[in-house]
Amino acid sequence: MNIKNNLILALDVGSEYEAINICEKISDNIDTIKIGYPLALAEGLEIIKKLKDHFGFKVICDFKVADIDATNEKICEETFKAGADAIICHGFVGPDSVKACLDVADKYEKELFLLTEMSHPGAKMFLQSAADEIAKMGVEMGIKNYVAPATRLNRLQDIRNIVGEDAFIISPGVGKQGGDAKKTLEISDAIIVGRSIYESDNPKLACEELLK
Ligand code: O7E
Repeated sequence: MNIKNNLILALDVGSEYEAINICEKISDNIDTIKIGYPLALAEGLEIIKKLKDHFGFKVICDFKVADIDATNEKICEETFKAGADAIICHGFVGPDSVKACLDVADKYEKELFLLTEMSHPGAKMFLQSAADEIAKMGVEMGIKNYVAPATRLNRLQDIRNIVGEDAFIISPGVGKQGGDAKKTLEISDAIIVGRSIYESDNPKLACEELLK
C-alpha cells in the first residue's frame, strides 16, 4: 500500500461531522485513514464511501476481525462491499479464520492486514507470547501486510525479522501511547496516529510535527 508521508490517521471520532472537520484540516498531509468501531458504529459503513468520495482517501477498516471462518467471511464481505481498501484481522484466531478474511480480500482485490502484537500494556499478558507465531503463520499464508506495536521497538523489530523486509508493517502507539514516530519508522513502513492528531488544537501542525 502506498501511504502518503507514511502516516495513517486513526479517525476514532464519534460523528461524521467531527470526522469531516478533522479530515479537512489534514487532507494535504494524509491520504490514508483508519476507521474503527467508534466511527463505524456511530455513522454506519456508509462513512467509508463518504470519506473516499469527499477526500479521495484510502480507507482501512480496523474491525480486528476475530471470529470463526464463516463469520469472518461475512464481516469482510460487508466491509469490502462498502468500499474499504483494506481490513484488519486478528491472528490469534488461527489460520482458518484468517484465511477466510484473506480469501475475501483477494476476491475484491483489496488488502488484508494481520494484527500480531498489540501496543497496549495488557498485550503482554496473553498476546505477546503468541505474536511471533502469529507472524510466522502470516508468512506461511503469504500475507504481505502486518500490524505491530510502536510502543515496544524490540518487539516491532522481532516481528520485522520474522515477516521480512518485503512485508508491509503499520504501527500504532505513537504519541499518546508513548511511541516515537521517527524510531518506529526506522523499522515500520507507516505509523497509525489518532489522538495526537484529532485531539490537537491544530491537527495539520500535529501531522507536521510527527513527520519532522
Ligand atoms: O493511541 P492513538 O489515539 O494514537 O490511536 C491508536 C489507534 O490504533 C487506535 O485506533 C487503536 O484502536 C489502534 N490500535 C492500537 O492502538 N494498538 C494496537 O495494537 C492496534 C491498533 C489497531 O489499529 O489495530 C489495528 C491496526
